[in-house]
Amino acid sequence: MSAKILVVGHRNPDNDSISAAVAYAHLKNALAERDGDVEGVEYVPARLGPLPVESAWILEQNDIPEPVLIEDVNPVQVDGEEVKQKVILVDHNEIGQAAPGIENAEVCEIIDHHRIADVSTANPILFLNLPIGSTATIVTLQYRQTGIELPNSIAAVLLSAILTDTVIMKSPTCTQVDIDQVNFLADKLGVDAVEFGMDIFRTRGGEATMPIDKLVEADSKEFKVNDDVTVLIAQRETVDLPTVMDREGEIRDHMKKLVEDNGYEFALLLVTDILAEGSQFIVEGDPARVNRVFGIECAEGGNWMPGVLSRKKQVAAPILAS
Ligand SMILES: [Mn+2]
Repeated sequence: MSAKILVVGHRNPDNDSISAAVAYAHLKNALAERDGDVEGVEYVPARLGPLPVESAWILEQNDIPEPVLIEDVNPVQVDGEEVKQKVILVDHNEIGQAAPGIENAEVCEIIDHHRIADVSTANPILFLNLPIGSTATIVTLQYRQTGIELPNSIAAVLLSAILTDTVIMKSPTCTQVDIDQVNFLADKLGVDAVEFGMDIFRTRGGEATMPIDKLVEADSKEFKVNDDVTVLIAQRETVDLPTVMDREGEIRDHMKKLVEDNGYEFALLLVTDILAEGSQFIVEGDPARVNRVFGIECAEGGNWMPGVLSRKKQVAAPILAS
């Protein structure tokens, strides 16, 4: 019987955790084959929760099976004996984010891009952690370093994950290393990286049909300007601004109701176009404060605010200081 080593990302997996598990398991199997591994080890991609929609989509597009769903990594019974499970952690190194039972498993390797946390091991292991935009970037570098052939199917999965983790290279966590690997993978696949990333983000979408309360309120926060004034500032990040703005009437009706029900001075929705790097302001209630703070005249159709991406720094802070 060949020994199995699970390659697994964090709980509530995102596309980086899924893609890194798939691609790194493939790399390790190819390395074992090339280097004539005598023990017949098999690296098995695994996951700790449901597939994100974009992961399901990219795997299906490329005929790659879903990583196996596991609940824990507790020891298993083999021939009446308790045997520790062997695992490689990708995209995390924190017990709280790891599979239940991680303390009772043998962690063989860690490939990550987060802070160094609290998973510990009995023996020295390969622990590869870089302060860059995604684990998929590190896995891409590993393919290039080892010279293992990178199939286009795996390249597509890796590219999708670098682009989701770095929000199509716009996130402050994105580094030149990530951009270089995006260009390498996009060249290999013969695709435009930004277009490819938008296709990935659109699979999440559903913005044309999702319930209006979810569209407006999924990421909304109340702010107390003073003892008498509370406002609501919501944000929707999108790669498809026109589809969101097609629903402006519904959005405004829902925002009016939020203002009435909660006594806000105003509700402001920032529809942030992450590619165009700006936000459309939609305001209901009394717009006077927003008009004054931003030097605009709030209007039907919304107001385009170039460069406004951060609710906290660029919107809430000046409103709270008003
Ligand atoms: Mn990640």
